Amino acid sequence: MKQFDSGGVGIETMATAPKGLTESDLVRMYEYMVLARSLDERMWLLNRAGQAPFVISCQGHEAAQVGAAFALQPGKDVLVPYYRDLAMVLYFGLTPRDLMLSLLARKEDPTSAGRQMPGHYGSRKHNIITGSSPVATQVLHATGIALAAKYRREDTVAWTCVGEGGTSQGDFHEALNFASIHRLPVVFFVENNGYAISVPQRKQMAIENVADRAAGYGMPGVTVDGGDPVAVYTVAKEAVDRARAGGGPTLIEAKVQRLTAHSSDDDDRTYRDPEELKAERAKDPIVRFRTALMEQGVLTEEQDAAIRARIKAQIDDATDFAEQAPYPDPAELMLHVYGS
Ligand SMILES: Cc1ncc(C[n+]2csc(CCOP(=O)(O)OP(=O)(O)O)c2C)c(N)n1
Repeated sequence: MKQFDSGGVGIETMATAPKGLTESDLVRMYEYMVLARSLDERMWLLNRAGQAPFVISCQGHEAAQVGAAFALQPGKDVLVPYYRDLAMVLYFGLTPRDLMLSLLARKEDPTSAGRQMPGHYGSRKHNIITGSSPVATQVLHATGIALAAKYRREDTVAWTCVGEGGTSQGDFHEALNFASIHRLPVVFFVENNGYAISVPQRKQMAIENVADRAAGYGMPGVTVDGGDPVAVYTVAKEAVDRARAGGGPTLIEAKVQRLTAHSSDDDDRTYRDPEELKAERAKDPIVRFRTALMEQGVLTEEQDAAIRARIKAQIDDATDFAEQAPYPDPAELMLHVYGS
């Protein structure tokens, strides 16, 4: 297993940013991170105001998701996300309006016309596969999609995300084992925030790094600092290039922060030491990236203010748009709903 850690709190890898990432890409990365964070914060406000039923957050995962997303090709690659992947689905093409419609369960919600829980992202148009609520089921879906791509000789990579808790499910083992045997074009991306709801990692597994398991499946495994979007991009690009070239799957583990409770229905004060959370907040990936971009002269205060103003206007617009949008017609309740 390879360790790819930028170390420390600064973004150390930017000076050696891989070819293919320009300064304007770095600013775009930052913009997606701020967009995801701001949208997420607005969703919590709506939840606490009694307007949104449920929020499950990306806060602390933004750098990992944006770094990964930049290594993929929306429109060609297939994203099989989990519920924290707000930044990834934005990059793949869902808009703040789409996501607000989904949060508030409106008729025009493109993910499920108001039928799925918030966070169950899906879009046929953007190659985003919706998932089920049992964790890690999506890992098998991604493997199946990669198998189909290989059969059809399509130049597609399937990218799937899962939390470290989800890796304890049997589905995870089956998916990785099968994908490696058949050298499928799939990347398994574990966003390790140290908790599965209230269960800390030490009670989920007896190893320090999820990526240590890769050797058991016969595939490369990498642990990366998920607070550094450039470090994540670097390992993600390598994995995607290998998958596209017929080299088979990769297991990537990004160590990230969970800066909120598990969901809007959880109270993390009952199981989390406030000091630990304070230390996590000191590593907030958006603050880190902003500082690094400024130190390296890639971003100015004025540019940052303009980005934030633009994003605020976009989120205000999305909120107003969704609040005014109609609900689905109750007479159509059972349309497109399947059960067994
Ligand atoms: C099979 C299954 N077991 C339990 C749950 C309840 N559950 C929902 S999210 C979650 C925690 C998952 O933790 P992790 O995979 O680490 O992701 P994180 O939420 O920390 O990003 C659990 C146990 C579930 N949805 N599915």
